[in-house]
Amino acid sequence: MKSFSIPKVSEAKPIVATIVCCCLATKEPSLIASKLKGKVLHIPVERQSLKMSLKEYSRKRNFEKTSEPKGEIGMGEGNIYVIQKHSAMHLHYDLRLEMSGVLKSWAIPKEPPIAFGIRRLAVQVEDHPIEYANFEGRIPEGEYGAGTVEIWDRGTYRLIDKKEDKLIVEINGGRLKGVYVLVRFKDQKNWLFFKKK
Ligand SMILES: [Mn+2]
Repeated sequence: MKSFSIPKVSEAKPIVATIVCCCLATKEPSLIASKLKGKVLHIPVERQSLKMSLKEYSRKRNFEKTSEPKGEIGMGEGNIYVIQKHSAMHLHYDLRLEMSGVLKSWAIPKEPPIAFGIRRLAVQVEDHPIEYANFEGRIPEGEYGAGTVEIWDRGTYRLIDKKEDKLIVEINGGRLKGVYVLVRFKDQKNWLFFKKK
């Protein structure tokens, strides 16, 4: 008959670390928190997840040269809505919605849909830090997104429905007001953005 040996504390440690790593890969802080039930673990795991989300944002930028925010604040359950007019090589509008401590972002190649009946392509780009909502200025030549950024519209939004491939939000901005839909094309970064009747 086989007997089981209870691991010593020193042997048990790597097992705990493995569980945490697996949870980090899910990028779902609330899920981790509910699974592990430990409030001690909750905060660091959530911060880690936030950093992973902004990794692409940081990788693309040289903060010695651009005045764009580094993304040191984060967190909070706000409901920021902002659209920045970005006069880069190709003029576009960056739609940003605060979700899970970052700004979910989409680049819209044409003027955003103010009225019902206009459909716009919205290409999802890397998450941006919360502070980016206030950013206006000039990104120097040779840097990522070189050109000028100005706030085109801002306000708040209310989440009505959120699915993997569809977002319904009520936008309360200066130019955009009402219920808006973002529908994702299958397996792509491309979404369709329009105002609901
Ligand atoms: Mn942009």
